[in-house]
Amino acid sequence: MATVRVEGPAALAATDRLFHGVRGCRIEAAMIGAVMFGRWGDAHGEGVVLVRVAEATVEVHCHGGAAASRAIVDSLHQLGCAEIDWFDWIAAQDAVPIRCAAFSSLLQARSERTAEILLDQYHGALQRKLAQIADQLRAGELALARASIDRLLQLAPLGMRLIEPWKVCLVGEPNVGKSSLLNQIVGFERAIVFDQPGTTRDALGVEIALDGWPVRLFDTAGLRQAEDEIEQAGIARTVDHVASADLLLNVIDCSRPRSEQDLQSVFGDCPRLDVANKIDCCAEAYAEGYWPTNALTGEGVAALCAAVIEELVPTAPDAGEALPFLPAHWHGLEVASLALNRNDLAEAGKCLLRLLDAPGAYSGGS
Ligand SMILES: Nc1nc2c(ncn2[C@@H]2O[C@H](COP(=O)(O)OP(=O)(O)OP(=O)(O)O)[C@@H](O)[C@H]2O)c(=O)[nH]1
Ligand SMILES: [Mg+2]
Repeated sequence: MATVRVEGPAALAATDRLFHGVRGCRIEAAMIGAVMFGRWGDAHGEGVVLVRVAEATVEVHCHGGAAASRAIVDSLHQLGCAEIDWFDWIAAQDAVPIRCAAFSSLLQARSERTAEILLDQYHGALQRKLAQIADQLRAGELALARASIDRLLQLAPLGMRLIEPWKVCLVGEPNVGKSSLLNQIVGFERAIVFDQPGTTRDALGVEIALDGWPVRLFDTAGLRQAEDEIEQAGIARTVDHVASADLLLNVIDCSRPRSEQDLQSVFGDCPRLDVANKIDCCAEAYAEGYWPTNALTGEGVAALCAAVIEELVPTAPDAGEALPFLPAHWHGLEVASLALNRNDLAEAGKCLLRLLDAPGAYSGGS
């Protein structure tokens, strides 16, 4: 579904010119709260549901495809309605910049857990914390102010990921069980598993929530010197994905002798967890530091997922705690922290006030 909101003095008249209600009902004659069904444009047009939500406001609910809602907006435009972006609309509803930004981010939250954190910010957690730090600076309570800023900076990396999932890639040599592990983690047969090396060609991404945190998990083509051109192209994609990953799960087959292939140059500096898969075929415990798994039965997979979360989210906020959730917040707090280190209290205070009055620093989206 998509909703087009029409508001302003001419909203009802414009809507009535385009809406063909069943039994000839008209929005201008409708009571507030009335729900009507009809066609848009002409008697054979798009089926829509209209709701008169206020004296001079109508919501037009139509099919969610971009073309359907665009056609409705365009027809209203031709009658003189002006189109405004929903970010601007939100900003016009609320004078508190952090609350507006939290609302916009909330609409883009990827999981319930991240939505809860953003809802706390919408309800004023960050706003109150910044105001409190500014008060502490004014009162000369520098240790308290510093501790609060440090805590916000500690949570900032997490705050940047509330609407953008972390990217985690399963990598390793062919046939070690990467696709099987992806299927175990996501809980269904998403990737093709086969007993021949070189099965996965194109990287395949699945968005999941691990313990409530949004993660985009990628299965990639096994890394080896390949002859086949398609496989080579797949391997080149693996290398690209590795370069933009937040975390690698480097999978080895512990039933095979240790490979001589050096993958370190591919992995670079990307944080990594090493996984020893196929423990069911392995007589002895594999080298220390590897997460042992059996991708056929799922043994060890829960512990591996917990380790992934530990790596991605070393510190989570308490319920209701303040957290910076836009790059502008993070940057402003860093500048404030540097000013505090120089004992420039006036500048630190100004940074915080600037964040409270921040210009429409929204987090994007459409
Ligand atoms: N015994 C055993 N077999 C496994 C395990 N994990 C995967 N396999 C088998 O190993 C073979 C290869 O598994 P895949 O998941 O396709 O391996 P892959 O790493 O994705 O392989 P490529 O896509 O070719 O790189 C399949 O026959 C799987 O059934 C495991 O833990 N134990
Ligand atoms: Mg595979």
